[in-house]
Amino acid sequence: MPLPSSGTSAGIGNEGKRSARPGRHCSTHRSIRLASPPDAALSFRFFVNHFHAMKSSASTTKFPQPEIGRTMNGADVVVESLHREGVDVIFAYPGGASQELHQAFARSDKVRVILPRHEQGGVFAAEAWSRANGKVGVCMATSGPGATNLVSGIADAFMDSIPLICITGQVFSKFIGKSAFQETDFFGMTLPIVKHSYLVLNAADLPRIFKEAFVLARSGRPGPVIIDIPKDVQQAKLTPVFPATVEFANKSLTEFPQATDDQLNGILDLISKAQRPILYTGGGIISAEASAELRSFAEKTNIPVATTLMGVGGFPEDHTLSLRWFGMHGSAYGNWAVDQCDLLLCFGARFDDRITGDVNKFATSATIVHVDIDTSEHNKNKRVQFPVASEIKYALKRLNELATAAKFTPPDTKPWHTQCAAWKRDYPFSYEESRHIVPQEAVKVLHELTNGDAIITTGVGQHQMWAAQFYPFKEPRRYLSSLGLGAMGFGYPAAMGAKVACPDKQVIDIDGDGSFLMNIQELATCHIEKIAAKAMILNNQHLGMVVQWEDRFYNSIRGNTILGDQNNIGSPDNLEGIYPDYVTIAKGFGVKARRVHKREELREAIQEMLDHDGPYLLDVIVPYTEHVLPMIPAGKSVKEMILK
Ligand SMILES: Cc1ncc(C[n+]2csc(CCOP(=O)(O)OP(=O)(O)O)c2C)c(N)n1
Ligand SMILES: [Mg+2]
Repeated sequence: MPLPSSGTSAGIGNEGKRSARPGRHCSTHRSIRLASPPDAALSFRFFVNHFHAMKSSASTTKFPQPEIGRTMNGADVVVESLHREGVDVIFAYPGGASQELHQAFARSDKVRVILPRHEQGGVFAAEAWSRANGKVGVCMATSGPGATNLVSGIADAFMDSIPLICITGQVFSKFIGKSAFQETDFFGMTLPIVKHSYLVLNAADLPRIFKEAFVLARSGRPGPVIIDIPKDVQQAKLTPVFPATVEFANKSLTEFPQATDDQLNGILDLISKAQRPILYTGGGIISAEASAELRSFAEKTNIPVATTLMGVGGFPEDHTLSLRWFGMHGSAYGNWAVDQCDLLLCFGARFDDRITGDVNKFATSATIVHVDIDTSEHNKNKRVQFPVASEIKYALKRLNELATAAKFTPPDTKPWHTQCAAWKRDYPFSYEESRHIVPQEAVKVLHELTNGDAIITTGVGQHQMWAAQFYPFKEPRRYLSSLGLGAMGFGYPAAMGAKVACPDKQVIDIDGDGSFLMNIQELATCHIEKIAAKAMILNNQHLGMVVQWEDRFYNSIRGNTILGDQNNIGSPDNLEGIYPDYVTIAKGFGVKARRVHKREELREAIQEMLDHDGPYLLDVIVPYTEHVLPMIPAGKSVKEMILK
């Protein structure tokens, strides 16, 4: 088996007709696994699953030279490699196949190891840690059931392009393929949801693999990388060589596309001729740290900005040019503006179905420009006239330079701005007040009391949408939510991870009663580890979002959407029926908690939560009858948007 010098050995010829997705594994282009391990003499004894674009080197200033370490075991090499990548915290749950690694962490004081109470909590926490601070999050689990518990988090990181390293223990290499105790083929199982993966079969490869893995996870379009390490590799004694940088043989994978000046001048030309331009921006702006460039571009060209939910905070939502976020439950004005624009500039977003609805009826009068680092996103969901392959930060920076150099003056689009402003004035996100606390009001009060400056995490459901509707964000990395995957249970572990990343910020999980229950065990982690993650549960006693679909499309027939006793449904008018009792549960975990159901107590109860110096659970009892509006039913178009 011939080997490339970089060690990226498998997957040759698997790229199909489409271009490889920069920095991204493509599930439709599955790699060919090595039939047998490569030549042992060359020592590249690991499997990799795909080629990716990546930066060619990853030197850290702290460790600029390659270094030979002392003699240690493979597990110690893992700890040292993480330390060299600047990792100071990981979320890790032990077991037989990862115990050596935990022992190595115990021997070292370089990395804080947080024990989540479920591996899913650990991976969501690591992911949110990354979403909050932009660095690569790390989690770890044992083989078999520990590893499989990570799968939702890996899929989540893949969907939302979050840089993540998942280390898993694996059974002894001699047992691989023998259905050994707690053996699962984790490498195989995760292939469609990773950016890259390794099964390490030689401990000497560990330093290079870790260095590569971090480069891969964070570069290009970020994503999750798994490193599966058999127990004998963890136990092997070696004198490791820690590289300062890694080189990748395929240079086309080490260079990211940058738009040409011709392309960018073409965009400016389109803008100068447009009467109704709109910027549609996504998570790419946030992962590329390109918010400042986006803002100056929007201001220079005087173009209104509508973001996706992934892009929330990438452009300040209180800016006059902001149309907030659009899509299924987004602003009516954002949706109308995108529907009626004549030039749509999609920057760092991917035409997700929750954005487009019926793709054939999406932005039909617009010329569409799509700037993205990942060319496989071009023309994937929506045919566009001008696909531009580029790092978004570069494209925006260069657009600004070209516009300044050319003394670019935006065309007169006053009627368009007047129209957008009228829509914005007449159709804001709104709700009707009630004698009860309605969920929207709770979010609004939280926004007021935190001055819009908290980090908000969410579960999945109605509360997730209300959090984004009624808590406007001025900065990126403040609304952390499972968006592509839509994984219930994300909220509280995410708040835990974000609080570890940003200890000086208020971090509040705005959660649903259904979602919160899915990872409630992380209250224990927060209590024991003294992580002051707060949870504000909008407790409607139902799987509210599914109930909303039942009400709208299934004649209100309940199909297992009531979370308590269906003969005694809890509500603000029937407090006896409320189930479960979150306050008592929190008490069992040692976490301070309070239930609030009276409007007049809401503000003071939220303030108490904010003032508490530790984890806190605020159980807000709300009616289940509210619907998230506006709503564009799945697969429909803006014309069918439900406003009332
Ligand atoms: C793990 C998982 N299972 C099922 C779903 C489907 N689902 C989407 S929203 C929802 C209801 C969520 O209820 P809750 O957390 O109470 O939030 P609410 O809508 O009531 O605010 C369900 C079941 C999901 N998104 N994730
Ligand atoms: Mg609910």
